[in-house]
Amino acid sequence: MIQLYLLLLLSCINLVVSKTHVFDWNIGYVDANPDGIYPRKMIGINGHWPNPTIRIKENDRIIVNAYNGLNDRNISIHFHGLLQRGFNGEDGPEMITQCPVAPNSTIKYDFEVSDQAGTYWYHSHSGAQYGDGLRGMIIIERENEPYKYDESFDISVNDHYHLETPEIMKNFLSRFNPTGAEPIPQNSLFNETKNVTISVEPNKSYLLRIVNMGLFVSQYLFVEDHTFVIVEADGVTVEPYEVDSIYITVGQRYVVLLKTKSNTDKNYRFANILDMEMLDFVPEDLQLVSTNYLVYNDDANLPKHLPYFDFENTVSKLKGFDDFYLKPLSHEKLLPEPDMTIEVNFTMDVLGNGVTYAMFNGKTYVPPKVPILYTVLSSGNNSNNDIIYGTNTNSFILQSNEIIEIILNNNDPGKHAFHLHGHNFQLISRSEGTDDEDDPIVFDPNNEKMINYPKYPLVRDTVEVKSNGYFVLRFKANNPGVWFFHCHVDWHLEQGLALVLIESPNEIQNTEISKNHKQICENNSVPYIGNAAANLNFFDLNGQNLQEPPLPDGFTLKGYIAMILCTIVALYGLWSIYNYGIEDVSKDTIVIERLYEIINANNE
Ligand code: CU1
Ligand code: CU1
Ligand code: CU1
Ligand code: CU1
Repeated sequence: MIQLYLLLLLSCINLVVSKTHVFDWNIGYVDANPDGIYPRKMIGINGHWPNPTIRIKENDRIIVNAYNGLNDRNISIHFHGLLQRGFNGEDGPEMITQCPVAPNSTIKYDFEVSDQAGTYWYHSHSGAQYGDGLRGMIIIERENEPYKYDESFDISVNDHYHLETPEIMKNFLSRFNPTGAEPIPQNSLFNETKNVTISVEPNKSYLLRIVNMGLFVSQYLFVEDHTFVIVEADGVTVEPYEVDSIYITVGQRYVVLLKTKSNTDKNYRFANILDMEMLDFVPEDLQLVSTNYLVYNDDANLPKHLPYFDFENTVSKLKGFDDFYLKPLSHEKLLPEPDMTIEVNFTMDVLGNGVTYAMFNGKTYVPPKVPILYTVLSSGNNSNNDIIYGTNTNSFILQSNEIIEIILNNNDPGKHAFHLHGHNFQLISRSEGTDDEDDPIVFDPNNEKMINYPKYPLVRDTVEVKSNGYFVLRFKANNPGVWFFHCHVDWHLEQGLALVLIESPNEIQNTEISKNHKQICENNSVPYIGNAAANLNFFDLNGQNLQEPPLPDGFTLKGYIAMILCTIVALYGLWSIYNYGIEDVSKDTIVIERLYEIINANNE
C-alpha cells in the first residue's frame, strides 16, 4: 500500500516537473562554407545551419513539427539513442517505422523521453542525407549528475564532403566502382567548422559532450598535455576512466571531464584526427590531423597547427583505450544465457549489376514496399510469421522479455560501427582485428577466451567491430517495436548492411499509426497496409523488392562471343609469327650483302 502511495506521489511530481518542448522546423537548404574551402548547400532548419541543439530534462516531452522545405528530396528524422519506449512510430527510419516525408509535407514527431539522460543526437534517416547537414545534438540533463563540473561544452566532429550525397551515391553504388571503395571525405569538421577556439579558465572542471556525427570515418580526439576522464558512453554513465585521448566511431558519444591547469601562460592544441586506416586511399590534400585550441590566455599565441598529414606519428604517441573495459555506473550484471541467438556473417559481394553490396549471411537489406511497423500493425495474427516481412529485409521476430544475443562475424577488412535502435546492448565479447583476410577471427562458443565474459559489460548503442574480427552483444527484449540494426557508416547502410528486429509483434499491435503519419504516406503514395510487397494476401510476396541476381557462374553469351573472337585473333597472331619464321630469308640476305658492297665501294 505504501509502495502504491509512493508511486502515485512520484507520478504526480513527474507531472509537475516534466515539460513539453515544441519545435517548429522548416527544413531547407542554406548556403554555407563549413570548412572554409568550398561553398556548398547544407540542410538547415529555419534558415540557419549549423542546426540547433535540443536541450531538455529527463522525462520531458518533445514535439517536432518538421516541414520538408527541400524541393527535391524526401526527409525523415531519427532521434539516435532515444529508446522510444511506447513510441516506436516516432523513431524515424524511413520504410522501417514511417514513410519518407515528401517535399511540402509536415511530419509531427511526438514522444516522451522516459528514464533517459545524457548525450544523444538527431539526424535524417533517409539515405546518407545527414551528411548534407540534417543533424544536431540532443542533450538530456540529469536531475542529479553523478559528477561535478563547473561548465560544459558541446562538441561535434564530422567527416565532410564537398559534393552532396545524392551525387556521391551515383558514383559509389556503380559498376564503375567494382571494389565498393567508400567515398573519401574532403575534410573533417569540429563543431561544424574548423580551427575552433574554446576559452577556459584555470583550475576548473569542464564537461565535454562529444558526438561523432560523421557518415564514415572514426576520429581520435585529444588535448595536448591534458587528460580526459570518460564518465558517459552513448548516454550510459560509466565509472570514471582516465585516458589521454578518445577514439569515437560515427554515431557514438562520449562525455568526458577535463580539468584545467592552474597556469594560464599557454594555450593548447585540441586535435581531431580522421582514422586514416579506414580510407582506401588518402588524397594528397586531405588534412587528416586538424587542430583546434583550448585557450587559457587571449594574449598568448595560439600554437602552430599540427602537421596535417602526419597521422601515424601523431596517433602513435597516444595511449588510447579500449571501450570494452568501460563499466556502467549502474553495475548492470551480465545478462543470462540467451533465449535466441542471431548469428550473422558479414561479407561484401558484387551482384549481377556489378555493384558491391553488403551481406548478412548472403543477403543484403532491401527496403520493403510498406514500412515494416505498418506491416506488423496491419497483419493481425500473421504478424508473428516472418514470411510476411519479405525475403530481403533480414527480419527477425523476437518475443517479449527474451534474452537476445547477436553474434556478428566481420569477414571484411574494414572497421564498422554497428548501431541498434530502441535498445542499449551489452558488449560481452569482441576480438581484435587482423589484416589476414584469408583467416578472419570468427566467434567460437567453445573457445574459453572468447566466452570469458565480463561481470559488468559495457552498455551502449553503437559499437565498433574490428577488421576481420567479431563481436557478441546481448540485450533483453523489453521494448516492443520494430528496431533497425545497421552499420552507422552510411555508405555501408546504403549497400544494405542492416537487419530488422521485430520485437513482440502482439504488443506492437496495441499501438496505432497517428493520423499525421498516415497522411505522410498518402502524400508520398507509399502504402501503409499489407506485407513487404504491399499485398493484402500476406503470404503473397509477388512484386516485393529483391536484391539483384548474383553474378552469373562461368561465362555469359557475350563472354563466349568475346572469348571466341579473342581466340581467333590470337591464333591469327601465332600463325603470322610462324609464317614469318619459316619464310625464305635468302632474298633479304642478298639485299643486305649488296648494300654493304655499295657502302664499302663509296668508302674506298
Ligand atoms: Cu539510432
Ligand atoms: Cu544514428
Ligand atoms: Cu560498415
Ligand atoms: Cu539507424
